[in-house]
Amino acid sequence: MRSGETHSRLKPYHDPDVDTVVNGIMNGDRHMLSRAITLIESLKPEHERKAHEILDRCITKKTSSLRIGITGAPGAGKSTFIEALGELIINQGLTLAVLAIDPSSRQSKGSILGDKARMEKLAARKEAFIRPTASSGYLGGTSPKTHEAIVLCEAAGYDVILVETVGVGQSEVLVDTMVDFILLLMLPGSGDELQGIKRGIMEIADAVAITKTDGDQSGIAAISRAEFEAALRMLPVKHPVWKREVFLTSALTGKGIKDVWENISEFFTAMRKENILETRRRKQLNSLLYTVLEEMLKKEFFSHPDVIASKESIERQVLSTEISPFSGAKKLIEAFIPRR
Ligand SMILES: Nc1nc2c(ncn2[C@@H]2O[C@H](COP(=O)(O)OP(=O)(O)OP(=O)(O)O)[C@@H](O)[C@H]2O)c(=O)[nH]1
Ligand SMILES: [Mg+2]
Repeated sequence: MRSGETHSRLKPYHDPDVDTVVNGIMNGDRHMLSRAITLIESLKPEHERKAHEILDRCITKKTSSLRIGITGAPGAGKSTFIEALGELIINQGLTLAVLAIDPSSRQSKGSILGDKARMEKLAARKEAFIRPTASSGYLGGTSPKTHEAIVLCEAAGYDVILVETVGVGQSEVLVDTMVDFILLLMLPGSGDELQGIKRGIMEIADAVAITKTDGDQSGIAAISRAEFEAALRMLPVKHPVWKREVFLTSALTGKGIKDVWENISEFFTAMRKENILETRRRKQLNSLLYTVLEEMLKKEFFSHPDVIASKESIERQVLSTEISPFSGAKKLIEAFIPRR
């Protein structure tokens, strides 16, 4: 047994108090930031209470961060792209937090490590904070907790926050309630899939980057670009002052990465000029209030003893068509909130 192990086993484990965590975060202590994110991810009620106290203090800090969502199908090249873009961002003198939501972590615990390894260069930089997060059952992994993690990263002073999510429909709609700009990554030759792609994903994209255009497929890439440009033109405008562009990129050769960053920077300049960013963030907070409220209500509802007690019998009555699902649901609500 090594002496360090003996020491850590004997030493009583104390959770730092809220003041210590908040001060740590505000002073840019990555360890405290990491611990706070662990607290918000925890399902234990005492952790939740503490996390909310920390959040209430952190959210008051005024920051001017850029929140960017990077979304795309599994394997589209999101993590590798973030590694390349992240380096460029840091080299411009900015600090960067990456919240990489790992959808596959439910199946294999190894994939989180995989993601971190993919962002190895970035992880080694002191200007970058990389936090892989388990998806905890949410589609694509984005949950209201992602927004809480964003708030903590902002309080820690990061200039740019990148959120990696897998494009599977519903999760984007949620990520759109927490970031300012969404970059959709698509593989070359995936234009055929445009029919099958949920409109939602394209609709919320502020720019599209076709990835991995470094091999022998410049022809395919050019066709894809034209297809995506056409598809974007068919969609309703997201911001009246913004025209969505399609970029050909490669994280391996660095092709197009700078163009994408310039595009993102132009977006923020345009949004700030029109004062759109502030209004949008207020709307996002409002929508999150109700997302979180729904979640809390659901949790309260399903853990209510009277609901638990009557659930089985009501389910049985519904399944045997003794009562309709509508009256069944109503009965359950009445178990939760008895009529006065
Ligand atoms: N040739 C080439 N390969 C790339 C490029 N970017 C990523 N890849 C490869 O594509 C594979 C998937 O890349 P990731 O960055 O892990 O993709 P991802 O979208 O983050 O994947 P998930 O998080 O699993 O959804 C890896 O084997 C990468 O090496 C690129 O620009 N060019
Ligand atoms: Mg990834």
